[in-house]
Amino acid sequence: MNYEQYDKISIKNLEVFANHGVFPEENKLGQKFLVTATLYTDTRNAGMRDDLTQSIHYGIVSQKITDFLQEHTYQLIETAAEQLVQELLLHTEHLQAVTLELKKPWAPVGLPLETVSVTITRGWHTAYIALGSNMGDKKAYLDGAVKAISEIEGCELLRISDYICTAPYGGVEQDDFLNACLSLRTLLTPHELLGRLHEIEQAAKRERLIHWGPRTLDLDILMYDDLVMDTEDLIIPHIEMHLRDFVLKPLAQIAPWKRHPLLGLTVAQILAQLNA
Ligand code: PH2
Ligand code: MG
Ligand code: MG
Repeated sequence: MNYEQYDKISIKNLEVFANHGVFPEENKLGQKFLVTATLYTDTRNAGMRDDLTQSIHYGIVSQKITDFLQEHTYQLIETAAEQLVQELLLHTEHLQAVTLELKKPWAPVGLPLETVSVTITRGWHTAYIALGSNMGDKKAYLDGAVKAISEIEGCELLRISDYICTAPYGGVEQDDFLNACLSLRTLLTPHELLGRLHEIEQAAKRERLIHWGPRTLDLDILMYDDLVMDTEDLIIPHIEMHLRDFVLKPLAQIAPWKRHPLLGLTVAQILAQLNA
């Protein structure tokens, strides 16, 4: 994800005395850490109205960084950075992404280096998910899935379509489906999100018997930002989404303007072409 479209608020070399380290002496004695953070946000409204509530208070963020690093002890600066950034993204309004460098100027390696550090960039992503069920209490399976997805840590539901009844697509003789789409804001990577969706499918007693056969619950990632990715177990955008009425119809309710990153057409345009 390219966050350069955003404005930046920066905190440079905030000093924090804390106890992270692989060596027991580091955990016991503590040492100096330096934190440099770039906060990606949109400062336009704050700048036009001279209104801090429309922006991010860098004093409060500096305090949060200090408190978090002092209240936790991790072995790795990778972990300290990852957990700290997650905490900031979850609990700071208007914050879209963060680049954080965590430096250890006194790293006990016995050599004359200036500092060691890690730098990570993390932020919110937008994902679109298709839901389907054609066994048992279909509405209850979809309701349960929506609730479970909204409760995943680092996921926030944005919009959800109507549940629509659709004829089975793909040649297998089976009951009608109830289908829906939702959008969410997530801190998870595509594979992490896929893993959580699989857990939710498993909890709904989904059994993978017949390919494309009847299922209590099917949860598919359709799109993730404008990402294009092909791996053995995950293809984004969903490889058949542009051919499926039962995906495009509910998706067009919540994101008709969303452009398919490979086809270059909006969801509304793809649906209109499919129906033509
Ligand atoms: N899912 C399939 C195969 N066919 N047909 C409808 N109407 N709805 C679905 O969700 C669906 C399908 C494989 O995931
Ligand atoms: Mg599917
Ligand atoms: Mg699936």
